[in-house]
Amino acid sequence: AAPRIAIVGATGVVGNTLIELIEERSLHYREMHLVASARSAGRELMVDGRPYAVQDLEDFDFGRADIAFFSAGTPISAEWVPVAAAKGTLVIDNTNAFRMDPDTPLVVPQVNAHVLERRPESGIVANPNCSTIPLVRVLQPVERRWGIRQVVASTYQAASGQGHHGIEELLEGTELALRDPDAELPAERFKPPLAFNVVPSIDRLLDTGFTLEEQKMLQESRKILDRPHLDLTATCVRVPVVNSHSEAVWVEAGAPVDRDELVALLAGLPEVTVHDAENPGAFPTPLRAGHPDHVHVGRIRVTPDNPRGFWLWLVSDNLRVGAALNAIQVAEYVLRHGFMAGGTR
Ligand code: 11C
Repeated sequence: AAPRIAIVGATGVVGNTLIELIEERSLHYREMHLVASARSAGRELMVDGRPYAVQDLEDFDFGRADIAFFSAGTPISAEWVPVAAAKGTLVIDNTNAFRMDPDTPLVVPQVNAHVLERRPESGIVANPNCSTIPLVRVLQPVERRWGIRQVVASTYQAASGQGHHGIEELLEGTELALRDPDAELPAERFKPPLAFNVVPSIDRLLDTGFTLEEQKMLQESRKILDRPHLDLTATCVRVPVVNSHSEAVWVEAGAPVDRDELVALLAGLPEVTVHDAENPGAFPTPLRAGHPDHVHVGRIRVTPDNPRGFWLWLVSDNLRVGAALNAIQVAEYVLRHGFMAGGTR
């Protein structure tokens, strides 16, 4: 039977994208519940041409959902995901709350869907961070072919990573700064202000001197790739781009890499577009990368002095590839091939 679906955080930017993707991909469901905080309850949203009133999370009975997507932030997930899981609902959680929990698989379907054969102990499948997903999708085939000694990544992350408010703050700040370069710019989501700036600080600072965003890239990549000692380090930077994260990635492989073979390997991956395969001058940018559901790759360069090393430039839609699409693909997988195939309850 088609599942009963709940989307917690339905009014947020990832919630909106989940609805778009459910419509575009014709995901079958027999009931749809849109859920959010009391502030958004009562609002009406359309799904597949039908209006749904947003329900208050405090009053929602998770016994009415077979699958619940959560994207309302880590504190909401920490409190409410266990409530949903206790009702037997499969939770696909888009926050940082349970990613490193040993009883919760952390899944990128193109990389480690096999972990979805069995129902997780916790009843939760965690969706990785938006900068981890494109990275592990290109690292896994490299690891299999040549092995990986080290990865160094620098990210260029868009304002939409901080939701509707992040986008609004960037646009408002940009308008104000254009009118008056000395104007005081809003700095609630991004400090210092993001307009005409780049800010090397995403999520909170840890005692190690790294940010939580940088730590997520390391720990999540290790878990998804099942390489607990993978040597990976990152600098995460916010840039004044509305949507789509980019990454400059340096990889030192375990053996010399042939560029043509690397290009062919990456170009053969599902939902990956290599821009400089035939045209060495071509590269993706966040403004116009191309197919919104693909990881876009360009600037593929093997370092002449160390042929084990190479650079990649990655661009992907952080709301789709890096969040909602990954969650939907997890649901599609468990319903078609995984532990929910052949019936939900
Ligand atoms: C950002 N990556 O770009 C963050 C948003 O751990 O799921 C997602 C945070 C997370 O701001």
